[in-house]
Amino acid sequence: MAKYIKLYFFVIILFSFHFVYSQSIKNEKKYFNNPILPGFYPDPSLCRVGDDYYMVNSSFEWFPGVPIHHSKDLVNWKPIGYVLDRPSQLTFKPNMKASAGIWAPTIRYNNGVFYVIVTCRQCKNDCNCGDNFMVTATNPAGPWSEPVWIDASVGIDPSLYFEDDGTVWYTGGTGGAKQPENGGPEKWPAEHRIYIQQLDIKTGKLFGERTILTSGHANNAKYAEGPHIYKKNNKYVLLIGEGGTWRNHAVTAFTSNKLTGPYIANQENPVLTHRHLGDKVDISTTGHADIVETQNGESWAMLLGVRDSTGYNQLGRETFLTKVDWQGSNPIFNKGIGRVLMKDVKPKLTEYQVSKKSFRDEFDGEKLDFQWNFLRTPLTVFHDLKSIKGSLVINLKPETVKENVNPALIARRIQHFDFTANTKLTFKTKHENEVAGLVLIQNDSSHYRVEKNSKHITLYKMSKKGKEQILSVVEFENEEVVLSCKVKGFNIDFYYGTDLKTMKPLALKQDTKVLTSNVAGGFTGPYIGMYASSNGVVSSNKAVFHWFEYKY
Ligand code: 6LW
Repeated sequence: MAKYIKLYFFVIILFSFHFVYSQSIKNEKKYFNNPILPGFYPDPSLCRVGDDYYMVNSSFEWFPGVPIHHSKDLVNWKPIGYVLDRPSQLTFKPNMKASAGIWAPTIRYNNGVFYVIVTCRQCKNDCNCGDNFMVTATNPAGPWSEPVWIDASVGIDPSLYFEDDGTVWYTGGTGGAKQPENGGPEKWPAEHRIYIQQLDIKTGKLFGERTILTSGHANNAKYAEGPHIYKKNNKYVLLIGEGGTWRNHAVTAFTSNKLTGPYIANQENPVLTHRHLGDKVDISTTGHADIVETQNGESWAMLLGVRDSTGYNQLGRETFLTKVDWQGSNPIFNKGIGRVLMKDVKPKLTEYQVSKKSFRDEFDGEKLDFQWNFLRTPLTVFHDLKSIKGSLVINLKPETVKENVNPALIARRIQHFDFTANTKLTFKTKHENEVAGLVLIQNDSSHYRVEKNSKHITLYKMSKKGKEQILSVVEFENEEVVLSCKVKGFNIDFYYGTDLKTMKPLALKQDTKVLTSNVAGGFTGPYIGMYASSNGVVSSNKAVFHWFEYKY
């Protein structure tokens, strides 16, 4: 009898396991997790061509500019390159401030051609960019064309609308530009305006009348920006961001019978916001949305948001996905729920397989992996993957990450609250000014640097609010070194050693808040990467990085 009871329980346990397992598979099939692109991926814009989706994001002072991703299910996205990947398209020179540069691209497809239109902001003298420009490609993975400057545009956040009659229309935000043709003086602080004007798509010239469409739905709305126009049920729908990009951010909608207006603010406005949820919520800052219609007739919005439950913006403005239902020409964001969720029901699209494994780079490719970025444009190449097979060689530059320059830094986005990063390098030097190591950075005045020189490994902290601090110095003359940091929430532990098995603490229980935009300011997000500098002195020395891993 006892034997049968045992068998009975065994079968029940087996069935329960099977049930839990198949349930979790079902859930995985049914639901997706937000953010869709974790880490610094603000201002998303996307378009569909057949069954393929393409999405772009802002990149500010990081180079190459405008990362572009591909998907077939709107949930899983694969990086396919950068829209602005060569200096002829984008030259950021020294002095260009952090958070200037590439703001708010829009991607659209028309008649076999992809268009990305974007702002180059606040760096006229320190960049080769004017305000707004456009590039085109027939393959979204590139090559993209040289820039076509939008003549006579002002402000930020350009978007394109291709009308059925073949005309092309530019919409943008005045971004505070106060010329009379933009509607005269502001009627209240930060009363920015959305305008439309016809565009010669070949020459980039705006022509015809410039029409102001709105300053936002509220009569004291700040920072009307990020416009996109759609046609839905025979009406034109203008979607904009207002309230400013942080916790007061909102998406508002306006409807018109004519493309150039007048646009009437929808009664449902704001059609999406988390501003009323208060601070320290799972997702805040939701706004800057772009809507795409799937081949199956569903509509989905990509927008930016911040995972804010600690009250700090630890990972930058990230890309979120939420469903849109149309009631007539009113977009209803996440119908019946009214907010963006961390986990939600997937679009009705066939799953697109994208590897999401932890990232280890052995530097054995021909080119740098898409994840790696430079601060500003590397006008002279300072790295190579060929001279030592399976290694990334970084030439020391006199510049440092403490300045607004192009330092010898190759870095990737920090995309997780908890992660470990390790790298192994060989660095031969007799000089104390020559350093190589690991950097965690939000910007020139907010970062950690682990630097090895001829005698020591030193941990520096740079904080906007204070001066540079030395947090730890250890003697270390070995030419080979493994540097490591382990981040858990706000806690960061730094280690060093000759191999991963015998690592020693360099400094424990440090604070990552310096890497948040609450402390550092700005619009970007945190990065981690490999660095070499000769601190103001010209040097022909090199640092050899053998591998880099980022585990989460
Ligand atoms: C962008 C504006 C915004 O141009 O922030 O959140 C600015 N939205 O639309 C920089 O990302």
